[in-house]
Amino acid sequence: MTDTHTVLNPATAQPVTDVHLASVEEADAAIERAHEAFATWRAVAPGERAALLRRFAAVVDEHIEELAGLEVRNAGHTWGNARWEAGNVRDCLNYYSGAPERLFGRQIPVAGGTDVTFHEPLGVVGIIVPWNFPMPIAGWGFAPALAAGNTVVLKPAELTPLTAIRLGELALEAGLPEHVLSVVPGKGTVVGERFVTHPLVRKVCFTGSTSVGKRIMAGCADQVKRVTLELGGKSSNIVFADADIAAAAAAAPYAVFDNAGQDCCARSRILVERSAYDEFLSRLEPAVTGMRVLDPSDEASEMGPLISAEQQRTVEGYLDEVEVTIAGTTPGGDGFWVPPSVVTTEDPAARIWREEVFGPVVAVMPFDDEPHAVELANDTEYGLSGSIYTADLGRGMRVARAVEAGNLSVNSHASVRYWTPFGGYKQSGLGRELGPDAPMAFTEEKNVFIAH
Ligand code: TXE
Repeated sequence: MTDTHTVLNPATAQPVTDVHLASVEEADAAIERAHEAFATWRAVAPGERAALLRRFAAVVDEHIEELAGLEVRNAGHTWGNARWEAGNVRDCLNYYSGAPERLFGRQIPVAGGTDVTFHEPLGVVGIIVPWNFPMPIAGWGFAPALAAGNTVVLKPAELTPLTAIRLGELALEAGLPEHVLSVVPGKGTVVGERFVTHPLVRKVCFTGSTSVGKRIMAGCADQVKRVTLELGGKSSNIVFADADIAAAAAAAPYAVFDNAGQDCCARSRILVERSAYDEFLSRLEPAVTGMRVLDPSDEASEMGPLISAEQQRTVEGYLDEVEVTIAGTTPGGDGFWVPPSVVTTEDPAARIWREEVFGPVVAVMPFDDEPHAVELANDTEYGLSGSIYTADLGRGMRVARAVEAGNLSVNSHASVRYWTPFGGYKQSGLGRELGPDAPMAFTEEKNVFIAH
């Protein structure tokens, strides 16, 4: 009997299609074929590898609408977000297509001879992707890994396999050799764990929950396997009284309710300087209640459903414990809907203030001065992202340097730009993705000394 998963449309809870879940034997076969393909792929001339990645980018570009449409149905993403996500895969492929011809080593002055370094690919890289951003997170892994000469086995989340499967087909259409990028849909505990335990997988890139990330890191230790972790977050949006409060309040909902709050970078805590607190809340209210929470198949939708009934129950569990100060709307029906919700608190021990809710819920707290804001922002085990709104750019930079997180933005609510490194401090992760150095993270640096 084959194991299958019925993919649902989270906006309606209706089935979209059934997807086969790979067994351990099928995962092993994919890994072994990827290992065989590595010998060929690493030997492809750098200029040719670059051209193939550019061709892959062009094919993705020709399919933006199709890929975005799949994500609207499979992940409940809005059309605007889904188009951006497909475009982000194209952009990453184009950006990293520059890498094969620029994987420079060094010539190092030494005594007694000549010394040179090389960046050599690792082999098979296993990428484990969550359901919240199925396309970009896949692309952040496979684009630099392939550029550096590795082959990739990619496991999408059980709930959202459709765009990954399509991207695998498009890679072949673009002319990438077979088994250079293999998509292996399956369970985390079957296919994901096999990536961790199979000795031919030389690096695991995992994005997902902190608890599973810790387990993967422990599993990788057994073979000293390279591992990158992008985990949870509880990021702060710090609003100083000198900021453009209207602009900060208008941006705040997008900083947390985008993708219905299912975003590791969600600014799910808003810290507002006390003298601007009331004004900020009164401006936040219309921004939240006015959000168009609609079935994402409607182009006007600004926020869609949660991914699953389970995620909906988890988020509702948090909301049951608190008094909601501002609530938006939902279209209702059978989908997994939760309205955008704002909670005010002055209790830094509150669960809603400390835990990653991964839903459209934000907690707002007043602060007294700059050191107090930094203390509150750093009082968390996480450290992924954050925003600072202020008219004083000196203060913006000072606070950005003081917050223990990997990605800070001043007067902006966005964290991800493929040109810049992305990753977490503390329990938000290990290693960095994206940015100019990403291909290097998929290589070993070899040193060769020649005596003369
Ligand atoms: O994540 P999992 P889930 C958080 C968020 C969410 C919670 C649960 O709070 O509510 O995690 O989500 C694969 N070995 N985030 O259960 O289980 C799994 O198949 C190897 C935050 O979906 O971590 C999927 O492909 N792989 C996060 C991927 O890991 C395993 C994004 C993520 O699944 C595995 C997602 C195992 N033992 C969830 N178990 C963020 N901050 O971005 C599961 N997987």
